[in-house]
Amino acid sequence: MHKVWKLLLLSSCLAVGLTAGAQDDQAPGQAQANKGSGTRAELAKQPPTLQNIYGRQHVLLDGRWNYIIDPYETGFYNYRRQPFDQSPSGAGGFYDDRKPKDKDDAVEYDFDSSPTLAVPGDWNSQNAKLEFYEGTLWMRQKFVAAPKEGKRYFLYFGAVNYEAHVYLNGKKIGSHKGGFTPFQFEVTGKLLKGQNAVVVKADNTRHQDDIPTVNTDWWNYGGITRDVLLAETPDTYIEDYQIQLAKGDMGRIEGYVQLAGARRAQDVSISIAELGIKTSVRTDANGRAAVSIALSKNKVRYWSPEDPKLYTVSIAGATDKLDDRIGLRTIETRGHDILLNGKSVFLRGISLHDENPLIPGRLRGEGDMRMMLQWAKDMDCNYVRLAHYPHSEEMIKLADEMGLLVWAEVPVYWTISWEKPEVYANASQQLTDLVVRDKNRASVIIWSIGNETPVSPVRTEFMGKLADTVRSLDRTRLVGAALEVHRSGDVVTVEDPLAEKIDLASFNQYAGWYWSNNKEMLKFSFKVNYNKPVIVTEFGADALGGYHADSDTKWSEEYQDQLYKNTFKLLDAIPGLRGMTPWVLTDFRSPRRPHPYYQDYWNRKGLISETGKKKQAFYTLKSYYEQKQQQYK
Ligand code: GCB
Repeated sequence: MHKVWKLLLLSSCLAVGLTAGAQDDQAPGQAQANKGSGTRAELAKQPPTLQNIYGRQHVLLDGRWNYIIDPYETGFYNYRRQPFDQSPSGAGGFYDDRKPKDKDDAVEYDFDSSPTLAVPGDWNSQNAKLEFYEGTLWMRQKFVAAPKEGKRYFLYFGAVNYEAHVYLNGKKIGSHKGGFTPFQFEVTGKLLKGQNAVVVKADNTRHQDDIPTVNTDWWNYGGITRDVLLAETPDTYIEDYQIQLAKGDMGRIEGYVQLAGARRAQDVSISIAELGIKTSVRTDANGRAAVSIALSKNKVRYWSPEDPKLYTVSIAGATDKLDDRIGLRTIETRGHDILLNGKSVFLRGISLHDENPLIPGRLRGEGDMRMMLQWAKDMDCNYVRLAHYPHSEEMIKLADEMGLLVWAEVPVYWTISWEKPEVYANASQQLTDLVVRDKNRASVIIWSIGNETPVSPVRTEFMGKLADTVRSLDRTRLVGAALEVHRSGDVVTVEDPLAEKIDLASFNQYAGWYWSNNKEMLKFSFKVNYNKPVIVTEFGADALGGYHADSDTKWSEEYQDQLYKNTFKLLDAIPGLRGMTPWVLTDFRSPRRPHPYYQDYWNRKGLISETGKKKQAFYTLKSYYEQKQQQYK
């Protein structure tokens, strides 16, 4: 029987040039567009993710999802390790959500009696058995829908780490790789009136050729870590838009509107009632129109950390309308200066992971996010580095609202497979998805293309292409990367061909921790040979909260505190220093950190401990930032 099955599979692939599973990946809208063609690449196409998903008509499919742990992927592959969803029937996997037909039918899984996990949420923090788990988990949610004629429906995932295969009512609707960026599938015509079930196979196995690669310094939290939404749009809908100040021009909004659907040519109005603005544009046959709006500068309250003013921007066409809350600001560099709305700023920052140390686990929603950003504000920060991968859309919106500038990053971290085109394609896709999602957020001022990537010709070519990609997507923001330093005697230099390609001389350095110590570190001096703003993207020391000793004893709060004081002396001597994001706001979990007493699988460089207690260095950084704030008034 298995042989026959295999033959059938082969012949169906040959006959139509694609598998049953791949066909199921297709969106109905796309099916029409591609009628008669049918190459795998075309069929894999999905409409771009909806801009401003939270501003749409939607239901959240969050809540309790039943789950099945499947380390051998029994629910995905048959015993010959062929995927069930690629078989001619497409059936046989756990996504069938099958029940025994009668008493002589044995089914070896059962969602209904399986335990549940909260979504959004990583699985590691919700069940002790899953703390270190890396592999496949099946998750199922049931929901009731009432699809309407003439409407389109999209199943949208904020993030699933790392690879997701998604099935609706037993049929595959698509798959996605990448743990921190959103993706969606159009499900128009696939939703049932009444009860529906969505099943996700989430797999957080690490691979050398993925982004990130196998080697990182953070917890590999698996699962559906961000919201799941079912969004409804009109037949022709606003797919995307960009509404931001033009580069370096405080007197003009520049952007575009993009419609999708059958009635692509329409009059679309863009209004900002509070500023008395109402403009109309006509979209072309591709649904696109450029937007350019003149502003009277003395009327506008420009967005800044001191005054994070957001305007309600309404976009309305004949078939769809949408509101967004948008801040207006410019960001540029001139020599060593970073100019926010034309005025030099010092970036008083802190780095942070997408992790709540008190759980510990991924940030689950607004409460967790507000806690993290408020801690940064309590330290007089005006800036955060959201390391080392895209944080959630909600987090960026909160930064907009709370008045924090943002460095947003993709997980091109340490040493990845630079020479492989598919690895580049993955990195470039994640960067694109990040820019597409957050391009209307005033808080985001820097797109970071990676962290501590070792200098070599292949790497510099790879990173250079990423810099070009991000500039082609968004000219209005700065491009950064956390570079490495090189030491020769007492001189620490920043010399990297990638620095030529980005807007900042931005680098990590660990004087006093990974090299040297508190007693000796003041002998070092920094040489930064670029006429660009100098941003120190990391420095720090581990301190176990509550462990007190003298300032020469590593792991103590006193050591960390002294290292911060020493570091301020070293960094203040660098001409062109315009900001920093010490490592890191809170202790965070990392499998690389096994010391049983000091670490216990935590990176202890936090200024706030795993219990939420502020360490001494928190107050030291705060008073340093208070001085900087006075200097840059
Ligand atoms: C670094 C990395 C960061 C690590 C940190 C550390 O340079 O960029 O991800 O967690 O050092 O603590 O070693």
